[in-house]
Amino acid sequence: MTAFSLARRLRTGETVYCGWCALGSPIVAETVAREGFSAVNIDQQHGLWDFAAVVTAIGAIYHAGATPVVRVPLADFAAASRALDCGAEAIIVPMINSESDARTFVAAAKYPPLGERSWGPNRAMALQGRSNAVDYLREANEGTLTLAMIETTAALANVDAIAATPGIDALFIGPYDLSTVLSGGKAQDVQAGEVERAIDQIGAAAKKAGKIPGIYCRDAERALAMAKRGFRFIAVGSDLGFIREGLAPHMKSLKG
Ligand code: 3PY
Ligand code: MG
Repeated sequence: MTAFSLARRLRTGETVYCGWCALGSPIVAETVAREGFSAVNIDQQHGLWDFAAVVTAIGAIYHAGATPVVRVPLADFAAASRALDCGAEAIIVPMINSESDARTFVAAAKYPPLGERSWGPNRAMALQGRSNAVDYLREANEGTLTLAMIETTAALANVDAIAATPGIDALFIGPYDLSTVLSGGKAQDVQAGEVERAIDQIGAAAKKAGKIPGIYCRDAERALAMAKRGFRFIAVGSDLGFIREGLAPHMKSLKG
């Protein structure tokens, strides 16, 4: 595994698919990485992760040849800094609603002069096989990624200012929260017209600001469609979904 490879690939224009793990199991996260995703997200917002499992999973994903990504809990900017110290190379923060939220995220995740990240990447340096602290310090701001989630009406209104915030590397769309809010709490339809229009608006804002456009997709079919629409960091499915979908044909056969 090469240090900071996800940032390098995305910054040079590649499209990357990311596995998604909520079950709180490092072995499941490692398995998702070994099946071929080049990045795997540990979802601390809605997932079942405790901190010790996050630390183990980051190492397991890295050693399986994929980049560890962490989505931190809502409004927990300290968790962003801590996950980077543990070796995560991209951080997703939910519900970034304003330029001020975006600045707080950057402060936690980027070293000076861009932000105020506190020094202590002990596990990150060990995973990368580094002993020279200044090398890590010099490369980390470019090598790690900040993904600001756009998934509320406030975020939609402020999307250009969020995208333009120095140190925000990517906009990452949460289509299910967008559907929830744009339907007035009535639907989970990520293909409803108003959600699709919001998706295009956010993609265009990222493009205009020179930032990486990202989105969560329920399955590979939707992920490929989003890649065609210009999205480049594309999260796919979930570990629970992969297990259930893998089991479904077996159970169908067994039940006749
Ligand atoms: C959303 O769709 O709201 C998400 O946060 C995706 O994980
Ligand atoms: Mg969400």
